[in-house]
Amino acid sequence: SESNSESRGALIVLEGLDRSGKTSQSSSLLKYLEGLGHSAELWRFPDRSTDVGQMISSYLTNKSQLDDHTVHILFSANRWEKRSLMETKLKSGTTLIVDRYSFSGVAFSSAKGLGIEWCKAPEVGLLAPDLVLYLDIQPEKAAERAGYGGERYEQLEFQRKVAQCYEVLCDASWKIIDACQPMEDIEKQLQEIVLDCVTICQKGKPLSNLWS
Ligand code: FDM
Repeated sequence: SESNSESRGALIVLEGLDRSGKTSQSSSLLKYLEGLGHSAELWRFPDRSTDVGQMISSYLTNKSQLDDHTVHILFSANRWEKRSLMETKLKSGTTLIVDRYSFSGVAFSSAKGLGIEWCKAPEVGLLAPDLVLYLDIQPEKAAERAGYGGERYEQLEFQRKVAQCYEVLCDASWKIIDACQPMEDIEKQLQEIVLDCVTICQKGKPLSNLWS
């Protein structure tokens, strides 16, 4: 009903393997929404600007070693420290385009062998996205792209496992986009889906929490 529903921004998450094009597509979506006069911001996880984010960053660049459980909880803490700002922004009408979220958290840690339920537990109570866009690419194809191989997880064998974990996590609400299409085609597809979602949230779709 319209009477008790508040207009708000949309929480839009992009997921996919390393080098699937999330970062380029996120920036392109931001420009698109801003061009239409929407208030929008681009966020990414891990957010390396915080203290927790710096611990994660030094781990990812192999400057420090951390136990798998420990780093999993740090990634989650890095989202929790942003939760209230996230809610404020959304309620003030700003749409957030988020490059990786809890699904990366669960997919990457469970690819290491941690139990999926254990991995999901610290994510419970974070804001649930209104839309998950999955940029689908074969691990082999991603590995051929420029810039691959710099960080800890950019190994073909590991990315294959991550892809399998994403498959387990994904549900019918996810929009799966073929990431091997020409960039402009991907942009067009994403724009259409995102605009729908933004419109629904403007009309007052309630916010909800993970994990559902
Ligand atoms: N990653 C990212 C995780 O393992 N867990 C998480 O919760 C998140 C958000 O960190 F390999 C992994 C995924 C990726 C690495 O991500 C850094 P970016 O997008 O390359 O910064």
